[in-house]
Amino acid sequence: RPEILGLFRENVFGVVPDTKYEISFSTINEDRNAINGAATLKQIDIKIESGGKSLIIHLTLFTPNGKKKKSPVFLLIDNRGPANTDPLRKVKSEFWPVEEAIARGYGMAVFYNADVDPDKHDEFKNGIHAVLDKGPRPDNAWGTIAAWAWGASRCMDYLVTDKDVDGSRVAVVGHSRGGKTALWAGAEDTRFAIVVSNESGCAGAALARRRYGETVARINTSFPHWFNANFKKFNNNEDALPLDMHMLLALIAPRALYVDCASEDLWGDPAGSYISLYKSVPVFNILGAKSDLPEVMPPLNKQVMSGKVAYHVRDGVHNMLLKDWNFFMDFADVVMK
Ligand code: GTR
Repeated sequence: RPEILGLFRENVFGVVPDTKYEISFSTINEDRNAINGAATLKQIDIKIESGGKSLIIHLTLFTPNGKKKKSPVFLLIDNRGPANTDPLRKVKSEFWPVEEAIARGYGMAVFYNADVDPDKHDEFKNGIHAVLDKGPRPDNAWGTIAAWAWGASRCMDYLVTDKDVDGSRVAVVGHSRGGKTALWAGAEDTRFAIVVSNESGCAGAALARRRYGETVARINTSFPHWFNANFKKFNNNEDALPLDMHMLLALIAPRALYVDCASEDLWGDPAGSYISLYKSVPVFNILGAKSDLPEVMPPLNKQVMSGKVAYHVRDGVHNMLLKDWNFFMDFADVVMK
């Protein structure tokens, strides 16, 4: 595991600097009567301070009321902006279906990735890079996806302290670039009990060597800031990679892993993501999370679950919808309730 993790740090996502920092949590709003009394809402400022600089990650958390036990929670890495995650629930979005999750006994947490690092190529002058980076950046220095994943871990630092949350049952969820980030967060931080990768595609669940949909060269050209400088060496040169993405999925074992895709999202490579998941299964088996995932992917809108891994392809376009969330919760009902 350390060797494979090291390969991904070195060649894809980058290494987090070992700069010392302080972390503190302030609850800026608490409503124990949210969603008509069904839930408690907390809004927490997670402050990171280092060398006179600071940054705040705004975490929103809903937990179900009236339960004897602490709740399992889904933490969404939101790459679409706060419009999808209204804490007042005036605007409801299937991207973060809080009411439905609360009704099923799950808490829902979210942070906006741009709080940690803006999603633009700014030479790493802003966000957490401006707080923690020291001196010139080596070719393996962390990129923006690694920064967002690090942010998910700082949210986890808070969640394990919340008396309404069961810190041993937190799932990290992400869509698309957020899905790549969820996988990397779960690889780096074994406190996440489930990792959900929704349509993560290139440098997510999809195998790089298939060169299907988005390729390494394409993603490095459009989004150079997502990865470290070393990853650019593999543009049009996937065979030189000392890894492929099934090894990233294997880093989640023996914890639980959900991969899903959408039928019209060919860029996200549903078939390549399934092969990748299938090829990660031997590691789940070695580590005692027995799975006999079939070699052939399931039909449209049908979920396959085996041991600690699960997969589906939803009909339609690139998005994360209630249909997807219902499948995630069906899986969580089995692996972490
Ligand atoms: C695309 C990008 C994909 C995916 C997607 C998204 O433009 O090329 O890798 O991350 O954005 O995040 O919606």
